[in-house]
Amino acid sequence: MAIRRILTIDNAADLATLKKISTPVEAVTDEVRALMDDMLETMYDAPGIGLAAVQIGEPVRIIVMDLAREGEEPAPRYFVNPELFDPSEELFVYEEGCLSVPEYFDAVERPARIKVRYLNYQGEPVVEEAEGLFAVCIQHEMDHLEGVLFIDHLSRLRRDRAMAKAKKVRRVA
Ligand code: K1U
Ligand code: ZN
Repeated sequence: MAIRRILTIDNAADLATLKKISTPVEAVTDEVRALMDDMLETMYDAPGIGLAAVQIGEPVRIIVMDLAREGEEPAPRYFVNPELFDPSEELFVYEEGCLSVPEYFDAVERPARIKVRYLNYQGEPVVEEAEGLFAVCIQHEMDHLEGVLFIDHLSRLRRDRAMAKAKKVRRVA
């Protein structure tokens, strides 16, 4: 397992990669599982609660997530070729963050509940309903697979603020 560099929007080459549409995974092989292991380790190190493969420079349709709270047992989850369907009409607003948009948080409105179909770590098909933080996080990560960042849901002014913050963070680091 390895901790990989997370791409950030202040770097033009990174941003170009983050804008790519990720390609489907053909089969859940040991190579794919090794990538998922790296993603999880990178996410825990950041730290974050979710990560899409494109955020470490691999534009393939894989997401990892762990929504366990501090003090709880780790609960890693792996989503290969995820698809969302049946969104609720009810909406939910959450103050989102993104490891590729350092130190910027802002409110995004999304469906409160949604269903997700995917292959798990073993390559088995799973369907489940997401709500609460799970619904927020899976929709945020699915956006990454389409080359969309959470700041793309915001006004131009707020997007510019996020970019300015990312550039400032980079200068200080
Ligand atoms: O996609 C990403 O960049 C990861 C992102 C996931 C996410 C967070 C909040 C709403 C939607 C999606 C993060 O993990 S940002 C960091 C974060 O939220 C966090 C970090 C440590 C502890 C708790 C939360
Ligand atoms: Zn993100």
